[in-house]
Amino acid sequence: MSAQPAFEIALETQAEDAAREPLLERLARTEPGPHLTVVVPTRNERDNIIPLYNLICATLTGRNWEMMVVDDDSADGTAEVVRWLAQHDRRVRLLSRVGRRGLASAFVEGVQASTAPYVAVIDADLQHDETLLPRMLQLLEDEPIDIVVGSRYVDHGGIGDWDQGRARISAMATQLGRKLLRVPVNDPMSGFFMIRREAFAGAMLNLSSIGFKILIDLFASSPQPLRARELPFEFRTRHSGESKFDTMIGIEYLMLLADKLIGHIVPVRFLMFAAIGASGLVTHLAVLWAGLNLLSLPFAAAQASATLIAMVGNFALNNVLTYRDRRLTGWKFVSGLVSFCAICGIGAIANVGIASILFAGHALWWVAGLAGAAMSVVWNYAVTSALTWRQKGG
Ligand SMILES: Nc1nc2c(ncn2[C@@H]2O[C@H](COP(=O)(O)OP(=O)(O)OP(=O)(O)O)[C@@H](O)[C@H]2O)c(=O)[nH]1
Ligand SMILES: [Mg+2]
Repeated sequence: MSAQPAFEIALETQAEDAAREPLLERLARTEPGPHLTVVVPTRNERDNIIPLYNLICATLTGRNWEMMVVDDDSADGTAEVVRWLAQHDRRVRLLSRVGRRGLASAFVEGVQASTAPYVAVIDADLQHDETLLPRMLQLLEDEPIDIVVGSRYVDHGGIGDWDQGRARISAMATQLGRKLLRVPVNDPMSGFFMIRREAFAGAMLNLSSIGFKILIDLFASSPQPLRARELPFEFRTRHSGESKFDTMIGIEYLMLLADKLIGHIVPVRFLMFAAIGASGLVTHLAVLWAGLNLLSLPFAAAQASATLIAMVGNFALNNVLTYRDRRLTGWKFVSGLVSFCAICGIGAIANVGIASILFAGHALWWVAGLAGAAMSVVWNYAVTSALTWRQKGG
């Protein structure tokens, strides 16, 4: 996986150019760009930034590094602290994202915004052992490997003070990922690793970038098997701030695995959207039944209530599951709900129209019904994804 270094390519393209000598002279007087970029994804980590910066300075003394904080619109002033620090030390950089979420995509964008030949990712909350960074770099420089993983599941590594429940879930998820995607490391869920840029670039176009787990995504997306090494570390206790770990991360992980297994055939977001649509049908019938039998409502009123409740339920579920990385809150939730209902309303009219035309053309009743439903689910998915959960800046 070796490529010609970028600077040689740049100089070759200048070979016939009279400007080559002045360029070389000028470059000899400038400070070179970083050799290592340490990406730090953050969401509300204000009080961890300076301690992490101090630790990285201490451990990477003598190395040419930069710290790239990728902050997702933290409300606690994380970005201000990073900006302040960056004004004092140009090795600190900030990539400030709005309208996008997710640790995996934060890492990808951090790498894309940097130029160093080696890139690492580390949590902001000091749970990872930053003293491994120099060894990781040395290994990548000296040996024919693509990635060095900080591992909790090898000898001398550990998960620190996690309770039994979290430990068990993590162990299960690790095994599931390793078996399904055949990842050749013991800790494919680790959020602490360093990778060669060419290896990252090779995997990048196939990345799913869903949720929290980028490492397993990289292994499963690389066109050539990544040559990996693991270094043990003991997961520390969070230094300050709150954990973002929750049950949704588990669901996103399953979505990631599904995307890696079948995403090339059908987008996993679409499957999630369709499954939620199907669950909405069950909700609809349950509310209709309750309206008719328990509340003795007239049919039209019961049907209208069922439609409304199923639509709001579907919107809320899609907002937290299918589009968690773009989820709408506050007033945007309300306007998103209105646009979702309007789009699905048009989908329903088109559904009835198509089904009626097919039925009038002597299609079987269930074929006509299914065709109408399939058409509306594709319409609803495509249009709500483009309008209701529009990706900003994407
Ligand atoms: N940019 C960005 N960073 C995130 C996001 N979610 C989490 N992070 C960061 O990713 C790192 C890991 O998140 P944590 O909440 O510490 O997750 P964890 O280490 O699995 O959980 P704890 O052990 O409970 O801390 C931290 O630096 C977070 O600030 C996100 O949506 N966007
Ligand atoms: Mg943490």
